[in-house]
Amino acid sequence: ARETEESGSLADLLRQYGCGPIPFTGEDGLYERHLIFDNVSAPQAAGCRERFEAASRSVRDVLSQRWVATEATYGLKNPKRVYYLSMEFLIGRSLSNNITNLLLDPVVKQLVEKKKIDPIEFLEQEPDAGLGNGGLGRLAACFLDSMATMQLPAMGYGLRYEYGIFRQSIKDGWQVEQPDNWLRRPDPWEVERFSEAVEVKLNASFELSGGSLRVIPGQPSSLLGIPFDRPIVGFGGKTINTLRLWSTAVPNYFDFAKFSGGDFVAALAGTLGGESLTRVLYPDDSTSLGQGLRFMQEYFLVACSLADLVRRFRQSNADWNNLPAKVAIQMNDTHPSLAVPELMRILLDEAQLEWDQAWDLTQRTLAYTNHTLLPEALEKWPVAWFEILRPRLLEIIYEINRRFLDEARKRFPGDEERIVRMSLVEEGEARKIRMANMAIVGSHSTNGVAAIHSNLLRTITVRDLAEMFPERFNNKTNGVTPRRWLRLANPALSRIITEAIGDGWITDLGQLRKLQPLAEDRSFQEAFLRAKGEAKSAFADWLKATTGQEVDPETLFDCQVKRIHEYRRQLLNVLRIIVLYHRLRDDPGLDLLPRTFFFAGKAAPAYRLAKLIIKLINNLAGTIDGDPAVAGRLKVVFLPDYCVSLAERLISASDVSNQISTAGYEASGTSNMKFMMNGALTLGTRDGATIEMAEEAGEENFFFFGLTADHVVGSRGWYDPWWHYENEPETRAALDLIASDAFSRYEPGVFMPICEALMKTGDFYRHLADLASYLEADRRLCELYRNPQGWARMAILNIAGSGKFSSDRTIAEYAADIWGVKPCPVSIPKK
Ligand code: NBG
Repeated sequence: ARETEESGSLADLLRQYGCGPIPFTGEDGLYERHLIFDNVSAPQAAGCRERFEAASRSVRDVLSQRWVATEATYGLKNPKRVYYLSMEFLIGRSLSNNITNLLLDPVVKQLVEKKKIDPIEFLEQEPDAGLGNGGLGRLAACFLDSMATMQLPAMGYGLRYEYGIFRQSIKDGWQVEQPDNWLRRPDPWEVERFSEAVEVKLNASFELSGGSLRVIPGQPSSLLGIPFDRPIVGFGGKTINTLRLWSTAVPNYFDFAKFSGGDFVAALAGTLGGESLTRVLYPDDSTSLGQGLRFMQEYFLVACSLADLVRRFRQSNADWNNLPAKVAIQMNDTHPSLAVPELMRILLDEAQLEWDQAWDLTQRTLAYTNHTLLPEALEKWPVAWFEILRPRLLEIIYEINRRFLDEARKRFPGDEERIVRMSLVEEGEARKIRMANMAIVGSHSTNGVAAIHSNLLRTITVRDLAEMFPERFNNKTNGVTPRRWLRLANPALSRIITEAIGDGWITDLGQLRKLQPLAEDRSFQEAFLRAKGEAKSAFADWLKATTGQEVDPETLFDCQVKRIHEYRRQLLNVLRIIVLYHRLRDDPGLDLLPRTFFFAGKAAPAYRLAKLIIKLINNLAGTIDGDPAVAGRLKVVFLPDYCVSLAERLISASDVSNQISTAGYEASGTSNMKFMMNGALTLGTRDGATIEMAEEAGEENFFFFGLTADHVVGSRGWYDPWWHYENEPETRAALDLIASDAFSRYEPGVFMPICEALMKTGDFYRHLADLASYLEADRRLCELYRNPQGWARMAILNIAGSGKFSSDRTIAEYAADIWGVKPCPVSIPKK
């Protein structure tokens, strides 16, 4: 009775204020409500951005209760949980992905039609959440999708960078970096949870001075970590896990007076330095620059996440001995490997356990994934920084090392050289901690990300440690989520796959095998070619609409998209195109398959040669565009600002995937898998996971070329780029064109550093060794393309063989072999 009375009086009041009824139900009720009330503006006045926000909020409303129920279920059932610690999560856009995973597509389609919304314009409103550099961060995002889809009790922990990976634009052919202020407008997905803030104690303070962050040693301070949660929607919406990102804040009780000696305003502005810690993502994935701020970001992530998960563990577990039975922590590369001494610190100093017990629990709880063999990428942090920031961690590391080396000396008596190599401490002018060694010694599992990579890691990179702890080493070949990378990115192809074999493949990608017999089927071949044509046209239309750039979908689309790095050999691709261009110039009547070459990728801002490679690609594109002799037959396009949403559009539209790293250098690669499941054929070297892809689809359906990893190692003694220059006329012609400023007429000499890297300093990455065989593989591939049925057949066999490369398979292996976790389905409490 009271309720009716109250709602009656509210209705009266609303009438009095001239309000209409509050729309709340119906297909568009949620949306309408957000549109009016979130921004307090008339729906007719709403722009695209407001419509995007209202739609996202509506989708969030749909998942919110399930999200709460997911956490409640975990609290109640107390299962073993996985915590995935990563400095990077390259999420991309969430709206379309969440719509797909919640199976809301039909509802949204109706709404879009009813409200006359332009779907592209509206989806383009969402900035990419670019909290990562490349493969490592994207892998973490795919893993979250798989863990939620497989109903695993899992959580991601990362940092809430205000600025993600920089935006790349091209000016006069050069890369220009711009800040990515993706949070300028409120993000509709994140939920700030102030009440769960964590305090991190440091032995230093921070000060902003002259625009940079300064560390003041010896002045203990505290920082607050404020969690911002994002929903991770499993396919079908059964489980909604959480990605928790930490943001820094300075605690209120900070002693300004003591700190500033009187100048309140300056002190306040200065200490806001602490709040700058999570401001920006480091934009480099291939070198570990000695940046103190980065080191502190890493500690901040670890300290906040461990405090948070230990608090959760303690809520349902009285006995510390249960830690490894209830918690699995995966360290994504060495970036979060301070978890080793930090967990020890918690167990020793807070739980008051004995060393041996603490050490046993730490090792059984932690596991480490290695993502690269490049020596320049392996992290080593100066001992001095530990001393400044958190001296207690250093004490613990020294004690870990002392005990570890005692054991090692017992195992390998008299082999002091080995001991020096294995030590967690690198001696030298400035002593450093080897983070990879620490991660391996302090955990129960070390894995690489593809078979060849795990083998090289074990037998070369950290061989001594692998000999000491052979049982810790294992392989987990990477995968990608088929929800985003096939179902969402390629609606045309998804449709014909589902028509042919049903939709079980979405959560069980192995079912794509059922397509194998259809490779010979004329009508399925044609359906495939039509679907590919549709995706290519869609890409061409999008490109024209957003950039004005025109490409011809009738030409073969040949792609290389990834971070720019010498070992990835974008330069080898450039040499290939120059040779083709040279052939055409030489013989204008040549019957050359019309092609469009796409490049995309960012260069680390401090990596000068990589930036020069971008410049060369753009100048080559310009030269070819300006040459009437090749018009319509060759075109080179550098797509600026490569990001997740661009990858979704481009990969689905590609015919050819270039995976051409110097063998032994690409740990796994993951775009290679996305291309494969989208029916592109691979032109590549035997490296990373590409090797396993060919095992699945059959080598005869791959265009392999070049030195193997063994050859590359063996060639260190005798390789000479000049031999190729002297003996291969086309190689020579291509190099001469670059050196003679054929692509830099108005900037003479600009590409000299490239010629030097290829010739003078010995071509470390063996470009010239592989050019001739690359061209030969390329020739075979073009021949096949002229036969559409044969092409379709091979592409279908590739799709059929791509099932292994679902991140669901990868996660199932982590869950079984490393974590020992099981699904924990969400139960909805009965009303
Ligand atoms: C990258 C490798 C890739 C691999 C991804 C994901 C780093 C440090 N490594 O080959 O270069 O696919 O990690 O494992 O970013």
